[in-house]
Amino acid sequence: MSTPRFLLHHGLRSRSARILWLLEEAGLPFELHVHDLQKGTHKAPALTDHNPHGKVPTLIDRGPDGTWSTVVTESAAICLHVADQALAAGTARLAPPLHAKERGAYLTWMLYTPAVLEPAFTDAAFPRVAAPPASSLGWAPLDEALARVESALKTGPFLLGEMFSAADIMVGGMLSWLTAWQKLPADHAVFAPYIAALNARPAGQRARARDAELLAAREAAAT
Ligand SMILES: N[C@@H](CCC(=O)N[C@@H](CS)C(=O)NCC(=O)O)C(=O)O
Repeated sequence: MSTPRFLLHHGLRSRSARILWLLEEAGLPFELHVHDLQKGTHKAPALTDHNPHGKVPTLIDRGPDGTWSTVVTESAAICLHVADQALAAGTARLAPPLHAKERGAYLTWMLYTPAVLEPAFTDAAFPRVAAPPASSLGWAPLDEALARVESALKTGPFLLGEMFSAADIMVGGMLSWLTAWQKLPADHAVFAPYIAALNARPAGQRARARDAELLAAREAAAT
């Protein structure tokens, strides 16, 4: 068997779960290097040689003919990269092509999670002692940010309408997380059906099943 195209440095129950789902959607061969975040295996050279922060997800792309060793860090950058590579390889359509008008909305929603939703969530979950001037923050408050996502989903079922894209992995993954953190009601009129539509995707189900197996194997090994 030839070497898989991608190697994902992965942590169980972490942000890299979205990238495992993305890779299942992309249809290009990949392998995992699973880290134990509790034991700190992600702070060893196997990962820090590629990502000085020692953070997951980190992706190595060996390229279409195996001659690259391109490193991509940051979940949104990984989504953009893999979606474009899958488009070029013809294995999946997870991004609108460069010339498509949907590209603007796609890029906006792709970056919205790390640039707005995650910082807004952090502000809401861990309030600051002194509030900085709102105009100095690069993101809207969480309720305002969520209202924008809600309005984008009016047409649905996905952020770009009928087309599922890698941006849904970033935004949808974050909404699931906010629901788990009880920052969103589980029966929200717009987000609950959106999350249900995302949860119904076979690639996401495969990714979650694989994560659950890896976790069970780790727990069995620890006993
Ligand atoms: N901005 C990064 C964040 C990555 C990140 O913080 N990952 C966490 C897991 S959810 C991690 O690796 N934590 C381990 C550590 O920092 O020691 C992304 O979106 O990919």
